[in-house]
Amino acid sequence: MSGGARVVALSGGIGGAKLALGLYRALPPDALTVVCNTGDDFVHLGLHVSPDVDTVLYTLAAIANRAQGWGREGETWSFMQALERLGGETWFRLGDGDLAVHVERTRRLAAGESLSAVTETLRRALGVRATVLPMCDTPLPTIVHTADGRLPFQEYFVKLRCTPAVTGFEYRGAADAVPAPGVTHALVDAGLEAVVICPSNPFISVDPILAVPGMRNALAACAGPVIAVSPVIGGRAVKGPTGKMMGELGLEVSAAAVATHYGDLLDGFVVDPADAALADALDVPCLVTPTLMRDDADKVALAEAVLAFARGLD
Ligand code: FO1
Repeated sequence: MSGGARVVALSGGIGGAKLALGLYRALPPDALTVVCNTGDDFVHLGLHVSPDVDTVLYTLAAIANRAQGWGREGETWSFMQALERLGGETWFRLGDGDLAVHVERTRRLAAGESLSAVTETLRRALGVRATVLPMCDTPLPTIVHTADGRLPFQEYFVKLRCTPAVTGFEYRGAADAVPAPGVTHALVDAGLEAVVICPSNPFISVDPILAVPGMRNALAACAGPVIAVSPVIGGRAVKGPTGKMMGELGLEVSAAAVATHYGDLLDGFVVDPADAALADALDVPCLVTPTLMRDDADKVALAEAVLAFARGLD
């Protein structure tokens, strides 16, 4: 992509952060804005935890625990061990370095700073040159509707390991939310070359971002094409509960069903060669390219392919 190109990525945690890293490496470092899902955010042990924001920050700062998908590499667990000895709540594991981030975020929020401002401080401290933004500054927690009742997201995801059958989702507080200031700024940019919807879970990572009033209109009106990368390859989700959820919601577990889910929002869709046959059947322009990101070279190769595809759609 030519110098001065600017790209916005919409991302959840693990899978999204992988492509965000590819884009960060493929573009000039200050050309990327990552808008992160905050539907996973919750207050735990009195601390404001922002999992997807932190996963993106740690990944771009090259300090993420890649095997685990969340938290930091080389983390120590003294706090968790001490808490366990006290009989405290240990179902959601906070490493010592990660804990410092939650303590500092909580302190700054309590002092009146916005989540965007706190995220900006963390970004600078971690030496990340891309812009990293929460989708909005007010709470917008995802509530998972299941056969066992309505569950706060982390209770469903971590405590119950996604076991209850999903019947729907609620993005609580969406009506009162507005996009974080930097989000609107990035999307109205006349030089915006693409919006990339990362291969994150459509229901619990991307839809919460799209639920922020004004987001869908901003995406429809933005200067660059909106391109989604499928999180489903060959009828299986790469990681996490996407496939299980699609099945429980009565959807086909396929890249095509993901494209249908995003509908008119898309100007382009990216599928793996395993789904080349599906690509022909879709009525949105498709790029067929390897989408499984095993290492950093895969991430950069996918990012470069998506950026070249975006250029061709202009
Ligand atoms: N995911 C888990 O499966 N178990 C955990 O104990 C856990 C702790 C945790 C701590 C900080 C953080 O930022 C993320 C953490 N996650 C954990 C991941 C979190 O549940 C994310 O919301 C999901 O990965 C979805 O993106």
